[in-house]
Amino acid sequence: MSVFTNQVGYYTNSVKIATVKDVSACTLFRNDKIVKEFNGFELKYDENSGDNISVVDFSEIKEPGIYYFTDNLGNKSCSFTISDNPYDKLFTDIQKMFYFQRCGMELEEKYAGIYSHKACHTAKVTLLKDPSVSCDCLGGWHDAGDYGRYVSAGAVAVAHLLYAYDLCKDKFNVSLNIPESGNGMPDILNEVAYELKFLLCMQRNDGAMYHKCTSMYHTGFVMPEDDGLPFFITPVTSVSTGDACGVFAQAAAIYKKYDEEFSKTLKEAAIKSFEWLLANPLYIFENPKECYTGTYEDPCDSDERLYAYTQIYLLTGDERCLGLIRNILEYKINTTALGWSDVGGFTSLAVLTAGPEVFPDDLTARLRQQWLDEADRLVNVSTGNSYGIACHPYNFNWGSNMGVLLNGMVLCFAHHLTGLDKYINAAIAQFDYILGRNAMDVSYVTGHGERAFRNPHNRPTVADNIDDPIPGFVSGGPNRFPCDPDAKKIIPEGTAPMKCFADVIGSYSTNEITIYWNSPLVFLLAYIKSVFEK
Ligand code: 9MR
Ligand code: ZN
Repeated sequence: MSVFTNQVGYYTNSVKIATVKDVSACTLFRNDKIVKEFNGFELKYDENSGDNISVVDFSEIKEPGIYYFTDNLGNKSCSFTISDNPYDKLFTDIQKMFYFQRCGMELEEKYAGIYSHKACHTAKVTLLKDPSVSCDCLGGWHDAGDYGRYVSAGAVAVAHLLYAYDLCKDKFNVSLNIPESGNGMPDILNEVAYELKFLLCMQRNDGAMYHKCTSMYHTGFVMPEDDGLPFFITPVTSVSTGDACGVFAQAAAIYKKYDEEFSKTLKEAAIKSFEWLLANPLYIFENPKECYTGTYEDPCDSDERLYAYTQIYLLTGDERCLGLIRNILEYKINTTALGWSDVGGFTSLAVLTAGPEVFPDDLTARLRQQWLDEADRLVNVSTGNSYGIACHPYNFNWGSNMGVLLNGMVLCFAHHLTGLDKYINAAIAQFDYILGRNAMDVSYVTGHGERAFRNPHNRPTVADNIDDPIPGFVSGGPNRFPCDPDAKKIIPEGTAPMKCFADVIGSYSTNEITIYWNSPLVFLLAYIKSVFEK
């Protein structure tokens, strides 16, 4: 294949770009009739993919329909739609993913369809090496293809979803067909509440947060209810406490309108974590020797504290916070980072949304400038290569799709701040890459796109014996250092970074799924919808 498009489609009124590789001409068809021919491509070597590529800009084509390209070598691209609402099903499925990750309850057929299964992980858990401390760690979302639940990872996914909701409320007016649907609260908040309740269970009496709740090693490819391994909670960290404090405070404000009681609980939890952070130094996580599940190790808690202090300030107006925020900003903090280890960008999102009425002028001005500088850098990188992503070869690490999506979030928010087309167009390019405009010619979202990946490293996907994976899962994507045996077998040494991907179940280092790889896509698509579907 040599013409790569967003395999789901494009808006009638948005930019529409495809990438061509190794060809001199291509033809666009609608409903099997020729629409337009393109030629004269100036192919350029692309270091991310090792491909010689150029772009086809077909933004002028606005007629709704089913389209595809053919090239001068006789290849046909995937089919895609042009329409006024091409992403509705995608938007629902990527949110419903969180329901499918729910732990501790039965997924009933009326909500989960053929993917229904019994309740899992319902036993009480104890603190590792101290069985006198036990907790009903019920609920929450399985982190990923494994059944662990990790506070930082969960909190970061929640933060992405809450920021998305806050920015694009009217786009979340969709039913996800989950047990709480119809209770008067938007379903995305119903879903997020499920994780927040788990996070509340992970809080120690003094406000500190246990780092994770997992077994000592990952179970085999069994359904979650058949996972017979005992689960433990591991000691508290300041990193998890900062993350959770931030989301508790942020959520307390958002849920107030819908559930006073829950909002109050969240506020109390946030304040307890805040007081603990004030009284305690850095506590980082190290896996105990005999434990082989994920670590989410993060040697620095300044950015998590920054997020916490920002949200506590917004919630309570506690004057101590401003000084604390300023102190942290004295150090080299990345104020546009939105991933599981660096969350400085959460402060910028909050400060720049609240604006100078709430935060001092100099602070907002500085964070705004840093945000737009980063967005401009991303625009430059993204327009400098024909796959349109704001990545360099060294960015293709484990979960590289998260990097692409987080860049998309930065660009969307820059567009929100300025209204400038260059930002939304670059954001769309990140989105298009995820959905097929990439060197693998693959859509990294299950069930969406003619060549969507099909074999996520996800235990239920194997154990349920159902052919099709659950739709709406985002793959971690290419990893230039694949480290699982399957990927190592399949991906030859020296493969270009963008092609270090293997759509096989075993490949946890290139093809796993996680909650915090879906959540930035929800943000990105919610924002794109809010711009193009008025
Ligand atoms: O997403 C994480 C990635 O950035 C790390 O490089 C990788 C190795 O430490 O771990 C990833 O997180 C995994 C977690 O530890 C356990 N659940 C599955 C996660 C996704 O692979
Ligand atoms: Zn479970």
